[in-house]
Amino acid sequence: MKSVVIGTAGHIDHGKSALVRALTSIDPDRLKEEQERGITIDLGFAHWQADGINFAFVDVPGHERFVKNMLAGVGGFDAVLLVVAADESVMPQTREHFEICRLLRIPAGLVVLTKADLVDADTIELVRLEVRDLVAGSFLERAPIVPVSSRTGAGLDALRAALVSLGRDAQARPAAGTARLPIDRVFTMKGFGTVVTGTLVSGQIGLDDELEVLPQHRRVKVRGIQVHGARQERATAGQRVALNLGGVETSDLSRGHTLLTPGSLDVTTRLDAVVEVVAGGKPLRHGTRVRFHQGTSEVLGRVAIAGTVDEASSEVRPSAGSGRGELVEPRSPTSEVRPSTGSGRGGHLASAEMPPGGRAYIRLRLELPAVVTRGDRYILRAYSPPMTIAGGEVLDPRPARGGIRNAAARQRFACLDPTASARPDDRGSADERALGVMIEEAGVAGLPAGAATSRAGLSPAAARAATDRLLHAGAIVRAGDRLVGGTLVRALAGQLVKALEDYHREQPLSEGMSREEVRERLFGPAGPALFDLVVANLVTSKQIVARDRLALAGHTLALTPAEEQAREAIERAFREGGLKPPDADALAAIAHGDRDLADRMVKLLMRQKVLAKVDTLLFHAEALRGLREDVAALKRQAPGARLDVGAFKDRYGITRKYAIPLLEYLDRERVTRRVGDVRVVI
Ligand SMILES: Nc1nc2c(ncn2[C@@H]2O[C@H](COP(=O)(O)OP(=O)(O)OP(=O)(O)O)[C@@H](O)[C@H]2O)c(=O)[nH]1
Ligand SMILES: [Mg+2]
Repeated sequence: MKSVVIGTAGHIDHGKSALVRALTSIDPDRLKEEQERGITIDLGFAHWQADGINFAFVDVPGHERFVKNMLAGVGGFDAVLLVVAADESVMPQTREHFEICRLLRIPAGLVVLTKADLVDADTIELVRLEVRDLVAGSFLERAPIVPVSSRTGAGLDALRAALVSLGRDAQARPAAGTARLPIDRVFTMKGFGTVVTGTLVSGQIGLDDELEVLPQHRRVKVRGIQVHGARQERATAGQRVALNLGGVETSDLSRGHTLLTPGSLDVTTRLDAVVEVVAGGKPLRHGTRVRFHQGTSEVLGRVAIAGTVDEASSEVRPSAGSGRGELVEPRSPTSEVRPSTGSGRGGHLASAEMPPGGRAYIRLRLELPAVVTRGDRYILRAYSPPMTIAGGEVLDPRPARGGIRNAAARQRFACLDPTASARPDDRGSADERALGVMIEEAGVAGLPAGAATSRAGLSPAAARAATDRLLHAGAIVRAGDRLVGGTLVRALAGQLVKALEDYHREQPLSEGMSREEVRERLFGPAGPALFDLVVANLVTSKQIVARDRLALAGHTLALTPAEEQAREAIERAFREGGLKPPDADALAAIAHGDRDLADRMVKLLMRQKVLAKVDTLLFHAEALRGLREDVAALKRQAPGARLDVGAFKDRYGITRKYAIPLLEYLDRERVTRRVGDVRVVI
């Protein structure tokens, strides 16, 4: 059955709770204090079914002092009932609640003129005009305005009909995504233990599911589920849910915490966002301390203004004064940043303060972690007195540190902003654009694939689709479980080829660069997968050859005739010397006294594996192979054959200086095994 969450909004005493009671026969004022004082203090809940639709009502307090409680409920609204008492008309919290709903992009709603029994028809018309004026140009512009009396029941049938039509049109929340439930109440139920309630904003929760509580990263188990007072096996996005949780005490949880599919989202204390400043309210100043409301949570933080939306999206030209005297984000949440509104060189006045009605890009530094992802809507209220000043949408929950008041940073904001007009070269969707920016910024380390959900805010299906399209277009590359920018990968390939060119020029006698050196020099913090990928691509395109070392495809050793001659002569000397190889003086003589030349050629022959080292001695690889075969053959001639040092010296005509290292070499090669003073051939 379809579930729709309907919330109330409006000034104190305008009849919100009475209306919910009249519609559902359930009193949403559940607290004793509320009933005694006749006002709503905290969120109240009720439900009603009609036309195959489950309506969950969330009733909010109208009192100015309890707007923070209203904010804990409004995030889950699918539609709002904006309640205006016909005898008082539009009042301050009518405006504030309406602004909050507008800034949070509540998709739909109705206006209800309550207490119609207290006024005449002309007054109703007057109030209707005032309401129309308030909602002009907003999501409620065309919403029905329904006069009712909760006391006489007049108009309630018309309201129910309007609600059903609203419910039918309401868009279902994404049930396929990861589970996300911002907690709005926590209590202990006798015999059950810890119970939490909230609106499931996405995904599903099933009995026995394991969930994660953020920000404390705690695992809990779902032991029971209730939807509208009835036990269920499963809850789906859009429902008001009560969960009985195992593995956690009531005192460990509170309003503002979030239940999630484990690993799907993370916490953050720094985020980039687009903000709209409420028209007719206070300006939003750079460095201001604010209350950040998202989901059911409220966190204190500070605002750094990057620039106006127009500045960033319409021009590359920086705002007046940027460049010199660059402002950076506030260093710590408590440090006061006072931008120079500096006269003289133009100053930052334009973007150091956003006037009411303006739109800007901001960076928020929070004093405690919040659980947000890209696309989340939020509200900003002044620290004191706490009035609603702005609201907007999260663009990046995990931006890198650094200055934000420069042209490049503003362009980045515009790129992440789904409402900013795309530039002509941007053919991808807003999601792809944002994901692309995040991947590019992750550099060679790459972006973990899961960040498409936790940071870019995409559902798993949308994340897969966006990733596939970016991969297909060559904008990104997948390296292991990381996504890396395509431009960067191509640049790395180019740098690798260039590095090999330089290397071959400087080291013409080397076969190539060692893999480790290339990785360290060019790939820094990249995982091995990216290095392997770039090398494999260059091998496939026949640009490089990857053996022990990396070399350009056409690379051959460039030896001078003298070098070539020395190399050949030295190799011959080692081959002919067998197990009695030439010493340093002999080699120098071969190279006509040029010890340096002899040395270089010996190293080259070693890299080419023509010569091999045994301890400090050098032998021709052929000589060592011959030795291994000869000793192994002894066993075939006489099973259990033994060799002592003396016999070994005699057999090969060598001195002790050579015999000992060679016997140890044979042990290492598992041709012989030492038993006391003799070797057994194995
Ligand atoms: N005559 C008349 N009185 C009403 C009507 N609706 C509500 N009232 C009265 O108005 C007073 C306030 O109603 P509530 O429903 O508590 O108002 P509220 O908007 O929920 O107030 P808060 O939750 O504190 O913001 C109560 O005394 C109600 O009986 C109505 O349609 N007609
Ligand atoms: Mg009330």
